[in-house]
Amino acid sequence: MVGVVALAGGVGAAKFLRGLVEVVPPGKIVIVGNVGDDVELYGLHISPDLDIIMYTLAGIVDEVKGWGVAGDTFNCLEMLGRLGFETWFKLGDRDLAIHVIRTKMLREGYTLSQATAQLCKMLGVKAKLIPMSDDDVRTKVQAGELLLDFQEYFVKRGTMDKVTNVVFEGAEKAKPAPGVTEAIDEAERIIICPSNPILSIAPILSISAIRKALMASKAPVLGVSPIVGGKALKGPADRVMASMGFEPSAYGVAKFYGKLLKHIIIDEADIAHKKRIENLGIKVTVTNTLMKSIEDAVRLAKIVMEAE
Ligand code: FO1
Repeated sequence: MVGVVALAGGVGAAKFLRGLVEVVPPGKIVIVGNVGDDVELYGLHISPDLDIIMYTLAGIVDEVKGWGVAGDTFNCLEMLGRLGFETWFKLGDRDLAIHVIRTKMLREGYTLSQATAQLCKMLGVKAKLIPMSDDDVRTKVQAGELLLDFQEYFVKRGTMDKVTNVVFEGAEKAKPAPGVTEAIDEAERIIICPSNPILSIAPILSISAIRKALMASKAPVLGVSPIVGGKALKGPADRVMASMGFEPSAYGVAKFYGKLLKHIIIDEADIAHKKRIENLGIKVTVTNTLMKSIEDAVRLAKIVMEAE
């Protein structure tokens, strides 16, 4: 029986989910992860958002960066650099082990969702983590004349470009991974984690069968705003929203999700937006949404689980 379905991007989502697994039995949680950020480097398939969630729930994430494995070393990357390869994507030695095994499984015929389930099992992750699709969907960022792969925009160029459009290549033909729409249909509650709406959640929503299942679901859809006081907690969400014509605020987040959302949890710093959001027909809970510790994440997860 599925209790909760969580739509998730990377670091913000993972922090929230670390709290959620303390509030809801992990076996009742299905996490639908963004794979629009996936990238192939040195012949290896890398799924950064799935890995961030896996490492966080396995208790091995680098808590300072929010991604990668704690205490990792970079000997392999250093050698790759010496061999003349680009090394802008900072893959640690332990992190690389995951990409080697994922790629091996994919080559042997596993789907990405099967490989992810295996990796979760190996790492002791109890919640069910499913990539949004087993088909290739790739987020491309348009910045004026430039069309950049997501990680090129995000890591290589350090989000310096002004984003004018975002496309999800392959989304039209992509099917949800097995279990995604079934979990949405059965869910008692659906949570949109505090992730970048345009770069992390929109790729999931770009798969029409997922969007349809969410719209048809009887379960309430609740969101947590990743924008606090007009600023993204991490990453470029505020700038991307502004350059794409959305108000970079908790109100802008609520407006972006629109009819999909029944209830949004916003920060105390954004109390001035409460009425404006309610006028959109969306319920609002105002609380401290900052997650500086596991206790903060647990407290926030409880509030999301109690919101009507
Ligand atoms: N983010 C960075 O800002 N710089 C990196 O070099 C980097 C490497 C990296 C390696 C493995 C991994 O799983 C994630 C990594 N990330 C890195 C994070 C990642 O690119 C983004 O946070 C997500 O794609 C956006 O959610």
